[in-house]
Amino acid sequence: MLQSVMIDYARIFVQAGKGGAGKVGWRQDKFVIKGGPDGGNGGKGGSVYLAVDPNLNTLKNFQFQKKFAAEPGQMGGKSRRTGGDGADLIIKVPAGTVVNGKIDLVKPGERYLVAQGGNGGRGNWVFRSPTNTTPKTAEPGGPGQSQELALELKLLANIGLIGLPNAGKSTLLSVLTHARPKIAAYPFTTLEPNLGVLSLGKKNLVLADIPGLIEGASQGKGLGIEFLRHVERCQVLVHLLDATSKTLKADYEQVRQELGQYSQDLLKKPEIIVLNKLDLVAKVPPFKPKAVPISAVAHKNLDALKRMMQLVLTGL
Ligand SMILES: Nc1nc2c(ncn2[C@@H]2O[C@H](COP(=O)(O)OP(=O)(O)OP(=O)(O)O)[C@@H](O)[C@H]2O)c(=O)[nH]1
Ligand SMILES: [Mg+2]
Repeated sequence: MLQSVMIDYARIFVQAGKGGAGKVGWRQDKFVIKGGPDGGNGGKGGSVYLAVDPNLNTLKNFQFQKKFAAEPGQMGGKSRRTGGDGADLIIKVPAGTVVNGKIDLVKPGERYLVAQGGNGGRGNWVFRSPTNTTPKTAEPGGPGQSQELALELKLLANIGLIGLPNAGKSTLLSVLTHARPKIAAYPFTTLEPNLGVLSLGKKNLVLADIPGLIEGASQGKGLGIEFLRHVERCQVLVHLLDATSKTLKADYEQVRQELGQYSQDLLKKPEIIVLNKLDLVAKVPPFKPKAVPISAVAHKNLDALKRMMQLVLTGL
């Protein structure tokens, strides 16, 4: 099932493997009582990486495991053999995970080094010299790096549903996808973005139901600007208007204005305007730019909306 709350945080601790120690060893064979130095180098310690797994959509697992350690390198062997390297540890995270507020992991398979394994120590064979043919020294393995990581999952959606509170965004998400967001006849029912997946043709589109935008949102009013950040990450915006409103144009402009005050780039995103609650009006109110009239509750004209979504997305 999809997670409904999509802002997720986790703090984890990652520890790379220590390098293997170099070996102090001596050549031994039938004819030599005590041969020259032949201790090998230690192996490298395993490193820790984060990698995007497209099948994940939450950081929940990190509630149960917070410490991650890669394997240490093995000690150097006899006959100058280098010890085995410690295995790397790859921690899987969902796409859209932001690491320490900076690195944004998006692409599946993308890897990010978070702790470098220690180098192997050199064995005594390396330390032989004309003045010291029997060095009894070898190095210890280098330490593996470690650090604490703040992970934050930010919404990644193809389509963001925006509009004033009560426009029917959560209702539309629930009829287009399997998501079951909270729906109610009062504003600000949705406090955090909900996600749902809509299969269109061969594509799976991720839809985000974004909390209602009100006047002043870009200044932190209502639910503040937190959710405007999520809007930034959507490819296409579906702007829902309540067709029963007597102030359609003003409703529309108000939301656009809030978007623009947060970032002008948001206004450049492709937008599909939707007139919802068609079942409650005798006729479709006129609106420009062109809008798709629907009723989310009565499942009216949803196919036209889906076609429009597909069209806009393929045009990108
Ligand atoms: N008659 C009718 N009612 C609708 C329709 N779509 C939504 N509603 C109702 O409008 C109210 C608000 O719907 P929500 O889906 O919670 O609205 P929202 O835009 O998510 O609201 P916030 O989360 O508060 O921003 C609920 O009572 C819904 O049942 C529709 O097509 N027709
Ligand atoms: Mg809602």
